[in-house]
Amino acid sequence: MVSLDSVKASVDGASILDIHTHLYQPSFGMMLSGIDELLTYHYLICEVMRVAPLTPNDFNVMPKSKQADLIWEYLFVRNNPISEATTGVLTVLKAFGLNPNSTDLAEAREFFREARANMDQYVSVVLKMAGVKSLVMTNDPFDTNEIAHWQGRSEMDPRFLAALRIDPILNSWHDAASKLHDRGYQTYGSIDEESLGEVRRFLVDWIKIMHPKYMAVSLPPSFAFPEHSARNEVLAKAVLPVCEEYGLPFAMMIGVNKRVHPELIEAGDSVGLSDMTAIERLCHAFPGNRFMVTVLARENQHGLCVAARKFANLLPFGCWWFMNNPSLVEETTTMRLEMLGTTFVPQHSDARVLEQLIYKWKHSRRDIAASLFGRYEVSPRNVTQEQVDRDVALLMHDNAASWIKA
Ligand code: HDL
Ligand code: ZN
Repeated sequence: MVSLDSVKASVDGASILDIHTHLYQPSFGMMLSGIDELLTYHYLICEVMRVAPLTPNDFNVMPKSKQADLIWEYLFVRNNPISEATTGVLTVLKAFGLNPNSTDLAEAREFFREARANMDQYVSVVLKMAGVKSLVMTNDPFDTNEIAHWQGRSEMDPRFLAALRIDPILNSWHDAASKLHDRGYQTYGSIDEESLGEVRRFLVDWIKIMHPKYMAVSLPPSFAFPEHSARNEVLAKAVLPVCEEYGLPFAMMIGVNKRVHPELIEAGDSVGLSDMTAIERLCHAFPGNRFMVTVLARENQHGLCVAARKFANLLPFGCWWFMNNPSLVEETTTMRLEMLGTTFVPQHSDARVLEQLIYKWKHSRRDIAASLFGRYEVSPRNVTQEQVDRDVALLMHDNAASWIKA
C-alpha cells in the first residue's frame, strides 16, 4: 500500500504543464517579477484595504514601491500573514532563503534586483524551482502592447505557449466590432453574415500569428446558452466553427462579476453563481468542439463535475482565483477524483507574477497529493507506486498536454 509520503514524492517530482497563466515569454518584456510586483498582486490589494487607513483612490495614486511598503507593513508586520495570498509571498521568500520575518523590504529588493538582472537565466531558475515544464500565456489581440510583440514576431520560447483570449468579442460586441472595423474588418454593430465572416477572418488571422493552443474567454455568471444575444451569435457562428476547423479547444472561465468595486480596479471583481446547464447544452449542440471549463463559484463545482460525466468533450480545469485556496483545492480535487477519476486537470496557477509559480504550485501539489492519497486509502486494491505515478503524470501534465496538443 502506498503512503501519503510516496504520493507526495510522486506529485512533487512531476513536471507540470501550467494550462493558464498571465505570464509572458521574457522577450516580450511584459513579465512581472520581483517583490514589489508580488506584494501589489491584486489579491493583496483587497486584503490591505481591510486593515490600512486609506481609500482605494489614495492607494491607486501611490508609487508601486510605496504600495508594496504599505502592504508589507499592514499585512506582514502589524498583522500576522495567514491568508493564502500572504502565505504565498512568504513561501517565495523562504524558497530563495530570504527572511520571511523581515520588518522591511530592503533585503528582498536587493535580492530580486540582482536576480532579475539576467531575466532569461532567472526565468529558467524559477521554472525549475516551481517544477513547471511549460505554461500557457494569456494573449490578447486587443492589447496594443502585445500586438506590437506579435507583429515584431520575436522568436518563440517553446516553454511559453499561446492562448488566444477573446473577451471583447463575446462580452462587448459593439465596442469590439468598431475596434475590428478600425483594423480593416467589415464588422458593424448588427450581427449579419458579413460581420460574422469578418470575425472568423480576424480569429484565423490571429491563429496564424500566435499559433495558440486554445481560445479562451472569461464570462459573467449570467452566461446562458441558447439565448438571443450578440454573444450567442458570435459564439455559435464564428468562434466555435473556427475552433473546430483549427482543432482548438475553447476555454470558458465562468462566474466573474466585473468591477463590483470599480475603485479597486483589478482587485474589484467578484463572483456569482453560474448556470451549468448552459455548458451541458453547448457540449451537446457542438459535439465537434472540445470545451475546457473552470468556474469561479464553489457552489458550481459539483454541477461542473456532473456535466463532465455527461459530456466527454468537456474538461474541467483548475481551481480558479477565489477557488485557489487550500481548503477548496482539496475539496474540489477530491470531488473531481470521486466523479471523474483522473479525467480532468486539477490546477492552473493563473500566475500574474513570475515567482507566484513557486508558491501556487508548491501549495497545490501538497493539496492535490492529499486528495489523491485519500482515494488510494479507500481503494480495495493494493495500489502500486507505478499506478500512482501514472495517475500523477496524467493530472499534472499529460491530460493538459493531450487536450491542447502541446
Ligand atoms: O480572467 C482571468 O483570466 C482572471 O484570472 C483574471 O485575470 C483575474 O484578475 C485573476 O488574475 N484571477 O486570479
Ligand atoms: Zn486568469
